[in-house]
Amino acid sequence: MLNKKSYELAAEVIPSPRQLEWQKLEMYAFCHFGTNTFTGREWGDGTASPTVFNPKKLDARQWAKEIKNAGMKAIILTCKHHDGFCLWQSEYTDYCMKNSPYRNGKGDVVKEVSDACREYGLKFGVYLSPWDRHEATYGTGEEYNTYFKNQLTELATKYGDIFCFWFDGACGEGKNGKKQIYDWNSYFSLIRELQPNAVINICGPDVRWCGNEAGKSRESEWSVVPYYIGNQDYTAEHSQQEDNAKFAKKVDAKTQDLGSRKFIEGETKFIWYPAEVDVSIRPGWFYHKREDFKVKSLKKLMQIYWGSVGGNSSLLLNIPPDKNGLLAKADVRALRKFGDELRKEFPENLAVNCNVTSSSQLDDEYQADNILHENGYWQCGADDKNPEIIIDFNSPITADKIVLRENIATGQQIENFDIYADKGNGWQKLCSSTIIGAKRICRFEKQKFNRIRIVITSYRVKATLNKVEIYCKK
Ligand code: FUL
Repeated sequence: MLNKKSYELAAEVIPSPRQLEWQKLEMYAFCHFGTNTFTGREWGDGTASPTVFNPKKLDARQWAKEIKNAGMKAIILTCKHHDGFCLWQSEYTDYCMKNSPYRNGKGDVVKEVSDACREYGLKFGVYLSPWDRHEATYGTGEEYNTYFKNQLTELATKYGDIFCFWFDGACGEGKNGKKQIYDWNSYFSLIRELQPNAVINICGPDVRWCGNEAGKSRESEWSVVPYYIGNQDYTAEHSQQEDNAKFAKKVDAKTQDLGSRKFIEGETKFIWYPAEVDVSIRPGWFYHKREDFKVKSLKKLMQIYWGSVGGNSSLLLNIPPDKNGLLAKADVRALRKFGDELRKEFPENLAVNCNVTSSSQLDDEYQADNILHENGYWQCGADDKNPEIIIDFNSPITADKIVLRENIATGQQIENFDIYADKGNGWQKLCSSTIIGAKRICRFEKQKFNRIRIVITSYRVKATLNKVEIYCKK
């Protein structure tokens, strides 16, 4: 044990079953909705009257329909943002739907959204801001922790299965403001008890914030990182401290790499802590009419998609409903284009009916053609330093991208790989890349070839591939 190198220890770390399930979602929506939608703010200070919240045409089914059509698998709703206003009938505060004119004080937006998700086959997630600018007990320690847990209990018990609890690290109290000591561990154990399959994101142990709100991803996004990176206070310290538009664009160069062999050298304790890229389709997180002309272009959305989903991160894309309680026209237009484009980029998988061979395999159970289907996976032989796989299509195919997945259930291991294509006159390099993890999408110029060869030039302890798919844009 003592003799193991850091990267060997890191190679032993595997995801929990709930993390593995979450990993399959790949892309899901954020809906920032609350008093800020009506007051034009990004950070409400908790003084807005509950009467401002009145989305007269609210139709959560419209959100679910458009979000699903864009290829997303879930919605996370800001059940309570920093202003403290609760989008459900909370027993523990009056600053909630009870005092909104919406449905004469009887409304429950959390219920409407979670029901719509279920109807459309989407999962539902809860954003509950730990920082609360309205609640009088905020800053008292235990009393607020109890308040927060009471709210968590309401949300975790009244709305069916919740796939994710999203805890924001932001706090704008400043030096002389209130200081709440969050009892994170008690929040987590409550969630584990009430919703054992839910992941806890950002200020939580299961899913890591990518570190910016600009949609930027790391080239090599490792899911195994040193243990200290999972500390909630560390995340909060690196989160937004002031309501500052510049923050969204901030990408901290010091954290460009959190998991490479070089970065983790000397570390002995690691966690499985995969990344999530959270970004808004608009400049702000909440809907503001003035930003209707600033909805992200298809090009930008695709760029974010390739970097995140195509680079071992999940993508959490915010589409904020407007004052009517509907996704705005400009956003719907952008979402539809995005969904259409994804369908064009990924028509049918061309890696079927082909012959797959490998330089080695651990044993018969781990043979190379396991990469063509969902069952099983390929693992190279124990002494194979540069394992490779050759896929022979029998007759030439035309393609422009290859999708690779490691078998992350047994860890993240691949550090570098090259892909070559044979057009009938020998191997020519198509592309090179670093990590794979849950998913790596390699794109190249559209071309015709008979065979491809994937060479893993560096890996940690065991190299695996779970699935390889090949596509050509329509
Ligand atoms: C940040 C918050 O301050 C923003 O308002 C937004 O909710 C974003 C997702 O997280 O930390």
